[in-house]
Amino acid sequence: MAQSVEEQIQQFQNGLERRNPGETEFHQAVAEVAGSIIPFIQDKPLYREMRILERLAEPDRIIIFRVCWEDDAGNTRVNRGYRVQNNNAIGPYKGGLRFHPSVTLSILKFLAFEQTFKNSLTGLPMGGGKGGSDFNPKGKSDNEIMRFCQSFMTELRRHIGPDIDVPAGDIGVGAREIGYMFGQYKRLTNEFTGSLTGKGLEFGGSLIRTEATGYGAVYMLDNMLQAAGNSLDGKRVAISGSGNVALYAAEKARHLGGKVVSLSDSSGSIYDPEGIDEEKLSYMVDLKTVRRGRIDEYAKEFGTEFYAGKRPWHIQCDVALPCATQNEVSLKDAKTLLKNGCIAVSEGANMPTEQAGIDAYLEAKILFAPSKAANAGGVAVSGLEMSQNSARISWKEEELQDLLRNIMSDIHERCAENGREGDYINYLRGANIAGFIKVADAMLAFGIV
Ligand code: NDP
Ligand code: 2IT
Repeated sequence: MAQSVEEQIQQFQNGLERRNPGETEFHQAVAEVAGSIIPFIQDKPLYREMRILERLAEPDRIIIFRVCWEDDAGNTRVNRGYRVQNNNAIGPYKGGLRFHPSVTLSILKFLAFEQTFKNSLTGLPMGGGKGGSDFNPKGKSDNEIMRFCQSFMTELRRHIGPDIDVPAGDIGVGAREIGYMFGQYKRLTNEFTGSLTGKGLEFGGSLIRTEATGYGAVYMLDNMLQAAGNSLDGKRVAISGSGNVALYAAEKARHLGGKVVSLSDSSGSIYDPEGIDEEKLSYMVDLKTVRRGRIDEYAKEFGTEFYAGKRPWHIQCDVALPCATQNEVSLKDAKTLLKNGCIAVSEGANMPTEQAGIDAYLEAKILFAPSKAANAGGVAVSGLEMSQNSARISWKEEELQDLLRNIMSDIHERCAENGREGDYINYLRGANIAGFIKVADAMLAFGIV
């Protein structure tokens, strides 16, 4: 007897878990995609026979290496470096580097898998990859960061290049780290090429790359609200995180009429019911990007609430933007958001909502933009940085702003077209299917490789 779709999903997932034991984040990311793709390919035998989904869930290549460096006290330190090159069917591997003590192979495999679909959704020619290290940048001096980045790049450079694999930033990797890594790449190869994105403007970086992920997540939110006949105007916006993505999501949400009432870091959340205005946001940008301080300083400075050790999801809000890290919205948090009347969630972080939380959003039929669509603005502008580097030109800010807005609106359209379920748009299903088709068709063209 033929297997039901549910049985096929279960069998696929059992095989994945058997082949990748203990890699829970990777299992989670693949299961979320399989739940959309296996039903979609039921009447598409070529995709099934050619095992496209199975191949997508087996990275092309994984590189793991030792990173030795010397701290300021002269001690020898040892970390582990990784690059997961998931799939290059539609372009060179592309994706960020994460430096955080929680980094494991499972986390980087989930991120590289997601990146493959995300990059496809942008419409630009980029494959999917991700890398990083369990190195903890917190509390390290600039010199220690520099020595770590140089040692990391000494190995990584063998595996990357402008037409091979182009890394960028992610958690713990910003302009400072990219600068050190690019400097070392250039020194070792004697080549000035676009081998990394997120570079400084003086050496080939693109305008608006810093802002692009946060802005893009808000454009996606705005596009969903508008398609539903609503707008951001006057909405209370809860944001988690206070890093690269969160700070620029806050800026754009405010520009489009929203009132940002929270931000957070790993020590807790601040709640500012009056809204984080321009002046308070510049204080936060300085606190987080220049002084690298903790978020309770904001609460002390402006006399607002600080919830130690808590995420912001209990705060009353109309829309939510999780912009910190994976699995930061549990089922309980998702239910609290829904109970408080939250009507839309746009994921700036990668896989921030647990699967059961996503199921709760979809059941309640709120507007939900999954990370691979919502945060694609960052890698999209990275793709534009690659184009500018190849052509040895720099585009003007207005051109890039228009390109980002258009790319996000195209992503919204692609997800809506593939995710329509009667009156409701299931953007999760839409993103998975739209991202899948382009990569799958390229893989079919190559035959069995
Ligand atoms: P940053 O390092 O700039 O900021 C991360 C923020 O999240 C900080 O406020 C940090 O707090 C908080 N955070 C990180 N890990 C945890 C944790 N385990 N628990 C609680 N809080 C945590 O990173 P980005 O802003 O670049 O990245 C944020 C998210 O967005 C990630 O999921 C990333 O993958 C995703 N993303 C980033 C893109 C980019 O262009 N940078 C593009 C697309 C997605 P603290 O400082 O206390 O650690
Ligand atoms: O998750 C992501 O999309 C990123 N960290 C950005 C990747 C990139 O290559 O700009």
